[in-house]
Amino acid sequence: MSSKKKIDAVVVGAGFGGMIMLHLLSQRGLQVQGFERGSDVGGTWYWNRYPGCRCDVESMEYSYQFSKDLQQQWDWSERYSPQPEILAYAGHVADRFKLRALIEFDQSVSSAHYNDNTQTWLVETASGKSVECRYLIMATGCLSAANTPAFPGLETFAGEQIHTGAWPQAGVDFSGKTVGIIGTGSSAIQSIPLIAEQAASLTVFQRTPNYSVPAQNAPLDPAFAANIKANYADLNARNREQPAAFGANFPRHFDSILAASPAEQQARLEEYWQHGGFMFLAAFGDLGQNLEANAIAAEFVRNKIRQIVDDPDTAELLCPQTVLGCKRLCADTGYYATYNRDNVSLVDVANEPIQAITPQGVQVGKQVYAVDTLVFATGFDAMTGSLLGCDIGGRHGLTLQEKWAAGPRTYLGLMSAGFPNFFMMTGPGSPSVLANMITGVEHHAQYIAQLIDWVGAAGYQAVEASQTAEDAWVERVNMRADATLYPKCNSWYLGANVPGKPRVFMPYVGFPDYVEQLEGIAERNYEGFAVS
Ligand code: N01
Repeated sequence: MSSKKKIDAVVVGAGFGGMIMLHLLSQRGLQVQGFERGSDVGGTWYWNRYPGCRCDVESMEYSYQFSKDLQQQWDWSERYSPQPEILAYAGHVADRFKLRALIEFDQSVSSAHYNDNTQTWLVETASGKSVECRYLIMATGCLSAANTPAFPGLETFAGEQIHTGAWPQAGVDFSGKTVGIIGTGSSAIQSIPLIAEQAASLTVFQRTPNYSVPAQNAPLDPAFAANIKANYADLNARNREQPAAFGANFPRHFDSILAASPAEQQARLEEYWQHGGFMFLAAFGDLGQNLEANAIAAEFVRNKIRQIVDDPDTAELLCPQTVLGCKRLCADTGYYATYNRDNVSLVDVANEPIQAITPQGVQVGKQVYAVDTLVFATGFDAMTGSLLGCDIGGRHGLTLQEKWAAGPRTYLGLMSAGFPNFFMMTGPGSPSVLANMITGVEHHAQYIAQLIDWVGAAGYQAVEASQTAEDAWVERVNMRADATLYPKCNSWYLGANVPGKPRVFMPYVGFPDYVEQLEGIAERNYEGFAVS
């Protein structure tokens, strides 16, 4: 494909978002091309192969809904699916719906520029391929641009360095190794217990402790799975009414923790701790809105840490003092107990930060911690990283980098004014990372496909967000975030983990409200979209 071809649509990324988008557009008879920088489908599940990687949404709620046969015929083995199983599912979907033929793998899209005259996009890859298309859909993921802090001396490290978000396909053998891991977010919390089991020693460099509740993972009960399969549509419908589009199978309480007696508070929190996972935050109705309410549940978790971790100083260092759930809550299997192992140590790098990476290891203050292998569990340039990593030029040459210099601005998290026929899947301003991602991408793919249908049926060439609608939407995203405790900490939701990134709360709070907004807009003839 060295000569330029002209097609209907390009979809960038072949994770769950890209795959459903390719499927829906090709079903409509559109000529569509997918580009994927990896060598296979799977997106986040292709790249994140670190030990212990698994989904924190339950398996029976984390799958596509568009095909009843697919849902009925696929079997999950655990309550929370491990990465290899989700990757196998992605591969199965690609084969079943013949998607691989639509995708060019090992192709990183480096630039995309809109031509005002032809009303088409010219998309180019790093290896020099180019294609001209009418619609460009970025399904590049919210957590796909791995973030490695620019520690001085990084390149001098003599051992092996690995980022959890770009794990070697062949795996990593930690046997007999002295290992260091930087970061204590979800990726670290999942991998630390397993690395510790294998390595000779593991040193964890922690800047900010995170709250983690037990996942209570277990083999999936076949009777439970069969019951859901018999009523899948019902579960899906009830999940779409949940704030994050999952969790309908376990009660969500709306009463205030402040109205409960201390004994009632502890009993309910204990019940939700034993149930495991994200639903801990649904034990009472005001944990995400009220600081006083939040503090009670936060202290409950700290007391659990103090009970689990033998050494009181280590336990205290692991106790977060931030707002519970403000950073994304983690779900673990044996994380805190891992610190009771003789071969695991915790180094606080909050007060005395990591100064440098030396050839031997990690330098904190004057001390160098020598390691053979250094794992960066340092997260991602979330939500905007993969979009701004590509040179995207809209109408009159305006680039996305210029337009978003003070933070991302979108209409519905789907389009940005000045960029006609350019769609983002789970872009900033949509529920994305605050909702079940697979439900989110499926909803977006259907909405984008229907919008493209509408544009075509009306005989238009181009559609884009109007500036007024976009400005109002940005206000709405902020207003909804401000009604919660989310803005009260330095999270990646706000871009706070990447030095110099504008501090803007990016996801939209509340999946049901979001869906209602989008449905209303479609009914009102795609209000807020301008066509030409
Ligand atoms: O990344 P993170 P992650 N010096 O950004 C630390 C999803 N996910 O890959 O908090 C020292 O949460 C940083 O410290 P601090 C999920 O949405 C899902 O773990 O900034 N430390 C932090 O501890 C999750 O939220 C699943 O002070 C530095 C860590 O690195 C998201 O991905 C599994 C540092 C980064 O934590 C990201 O999780 C895994 C520095 N200079 C991930 N810079 C599941 O489905 C950064 N850190 C279960």
